[in-house]
Amino acid sequence: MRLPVAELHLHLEGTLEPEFIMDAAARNGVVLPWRSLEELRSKYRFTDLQSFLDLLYVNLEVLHTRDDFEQMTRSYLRRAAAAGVRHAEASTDIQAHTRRGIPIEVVVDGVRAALDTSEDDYGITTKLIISFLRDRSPDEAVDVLTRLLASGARFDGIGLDSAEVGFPPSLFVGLYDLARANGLHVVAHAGEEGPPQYVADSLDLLQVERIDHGNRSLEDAHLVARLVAEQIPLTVCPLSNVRLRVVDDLEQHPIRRMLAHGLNVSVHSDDPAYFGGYIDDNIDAIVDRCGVTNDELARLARNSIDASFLDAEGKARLH
Ligand code: ES4
Ligand code: ZN
Repeated sequence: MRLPVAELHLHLEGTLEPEFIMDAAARNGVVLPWRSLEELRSKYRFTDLQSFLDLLYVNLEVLHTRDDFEQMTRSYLRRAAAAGVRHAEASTDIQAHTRRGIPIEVVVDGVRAALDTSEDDYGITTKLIISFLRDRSPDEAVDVLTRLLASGARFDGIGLDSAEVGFPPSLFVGLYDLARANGLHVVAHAGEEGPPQYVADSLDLLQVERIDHGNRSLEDAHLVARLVAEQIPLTVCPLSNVRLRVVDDLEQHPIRRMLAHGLNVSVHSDDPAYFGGYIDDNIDAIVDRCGVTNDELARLARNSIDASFLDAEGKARLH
């Protein structure tokens, strides 16, 4: 039996499996740089975050219709239910679609169609996070958020992802002010490849409620003490960390050290189709390779639920 968990760090575009990509390309008349499933499969070897993003952004160009976005989201939810996920706060990189001419409504309506029936269809409650690309202009991000707010689209929060180093949180103060002024939840990737200062600045300048990844916080004892004292949730993704070389190998992953420090960590899957697995695969991997104990697993599961944006009643239902 799997413990009930909340998935809090999941990029919907990172759930596109190679078969889906090849099928959607054929359906939509998109010419990809690879000719076969085998050739595509051979590309999933990464040296760093950017080498992965380069593949992610090419592959997501197969998404064209509202139905494509709905099917992407449904396929994810079906797989997540099998992994023990009872609540999912999924994100979409909306600018990766708007920048190539896909209307906001096509993305949001398609994703929402699957999320809105998720509790009935898959037993998973959901929230939607719109993630902004930090390697594109802050003005564009503010423009997209402004249009999203005006459209009446239902979403619960914003995030910040893509290439981290050189794109500090300070660039996005206006975006986060706008989001918080509109009652949205706020999270941001920080400390994956970027320095501990980006984690501190995400808290101080963007006032985020959770940090996605946060691994490099461990380099700064003062920051660790603060994260422990404030119990800031860190959504950690072990298989992602290995595939993007944030850690050398799974045996070296700091998840147990993070727990021992008293950090509020939980385990998530990031881009499961790219990194070798969903939340259950991440959990099995840290049990097998890091020696995570049953007590630690229970703590990680509980943390995932408590770090969610569910209300107290929703959390109690999952504990
Ligand atoms: C991402 Cl692992 C990761 N880091 C930053 N941005 C991303 N977008 C999708 N996956
Ligand atoms: Zn991520």
